[in-house]
Formats: sequence, structure tokens, C-alpha cells
Amino acid sequence: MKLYQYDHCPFCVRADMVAGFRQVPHEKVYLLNDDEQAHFDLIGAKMVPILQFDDGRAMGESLDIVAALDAIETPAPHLDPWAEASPQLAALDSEGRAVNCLLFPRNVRIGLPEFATEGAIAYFTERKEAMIGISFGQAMEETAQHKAAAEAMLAAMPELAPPADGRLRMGDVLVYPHLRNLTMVRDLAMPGWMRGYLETVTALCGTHLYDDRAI
Ligand SMILES: N[C@@H](CCC(=O)N[C@@H](CS)C(=O)NCC(=O)O)C(=O)O
Repeated sequence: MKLYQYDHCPFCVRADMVAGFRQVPHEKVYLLNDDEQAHFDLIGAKMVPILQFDDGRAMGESLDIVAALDAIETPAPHLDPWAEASPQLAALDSEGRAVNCLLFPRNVRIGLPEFATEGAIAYFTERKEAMIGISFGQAMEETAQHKAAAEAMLAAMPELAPPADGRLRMGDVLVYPHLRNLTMVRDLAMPGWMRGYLETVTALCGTHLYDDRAI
């Protein structure tokens, strides 16, 4: 089984979390961001994550992949269906542009495998600069302003208790990828509960944070 993904993609992290937590044997494949053909060959669309079974069948859509990975019998427990994470997701949404201005330019500057070539960086940069309406250079220059907005939003976010019984919940699959990506912003202030939450879920899923390369 192969899990095609980008390291920075929150939808890919959903699948990666569940594959890790449920101990599903798989190979991680990081596609180049501009390798349209590889994506189309697998699912007929330029989209990750993609799960490919050993018989060659491939599927997209992170939540379908999560369900497929959860359906496989392994020694690990199944996902806890608890999914009451809408207050946290709404908070993240409310500062979506500030978060994008922080993350998009950093995505291509921290040595991720999907951006291993100049072509992949240029492909992503062109599309995401159009989305935020400013250049990555300007977004980096405006870091203080976007950080302040993101920090205020995080400070007011309702606390999410970490999974207490060693069982990953659907709510974690939805929220963790977004909070985890914010660790690529150096010295971004997070409430204490959030750091604890990130560390617990990271350990549970065998994923990684970005503190060691934050900029
Ligand atoms: N609904 C899809 C959304 C996946 C998605 O938007 N993936 C992004 C990466 S974060 C993507 O592949 N975008 C196309 C691109 O990067 O060119 C899912 O949940 O899997």
C-alpha cells in the first residue's frame, strides 16, 4: 500500500495520522508539487492525498482514505468517532488569510520533499501568491502582523483536551493537521494546552512537527 502525499498538506496529514496510529503497513511517497502527470495517472485529478492498494487501485479524498485505513484490521484500536471539533475549526477559518500568509511562503522554504525542485517551488508560488494577493516576499515581510492575528485567534481558541485513553479521535484528525502546520512559524505563541495537545497526538501517530526548522 502506498500513501502519496505532500508533507505540508493538512489533508495528507489526516491520512498519515491514521496510517501511523493504526499501524497500517505502507510506503510514504512524496510527489513533487508540479508533477501533474503522476497525480493524474493515479486518480485523474491533481490532488493529494492518494492511497494506492497493492493491486494498483488508487483512491483520493482524505476522509475516504481515513475510512479505508480505519477499516483495515490491525493490532491498533479503531478511530474513536468523536468529532466535536467545530469550535477549533471555526477559529482557524476566521483567520484563514493570516494563516495562509504565514504558511504558504514557509512551505517552500523549509526543505520539504514536494518542493525539491525549482519547478515545484515556482508552480506552488504562482498559485498561492494569486490566492493571498501578495508575493511570498511581501507575506514574509508582513510576518509580525499575520503572527499577531494568528496568535490572538489561537489564544481565544477553546481548549481541546488531548486523547486521554491512547485512542485517536476523528476530531483530532480534523484539527491537528492545521495546528501542526503552524509550528513552522518561528516563535509563534501558542497556549500551553495546545503544545501539550500537539505533542501527545504527534507521539500517538508517529507524525512530526516543524519546530526544528521553523522560520
Ligand atoms: N477534499 C480533498 C482536498 C485535498 C486538497 O485540497 N489537497 C491539496 C493539497 S493541500 C491539493 O492537492 N491541491 C492541488 C495542488 O496542490 O495543486 C481531500 O480532503 O483530500
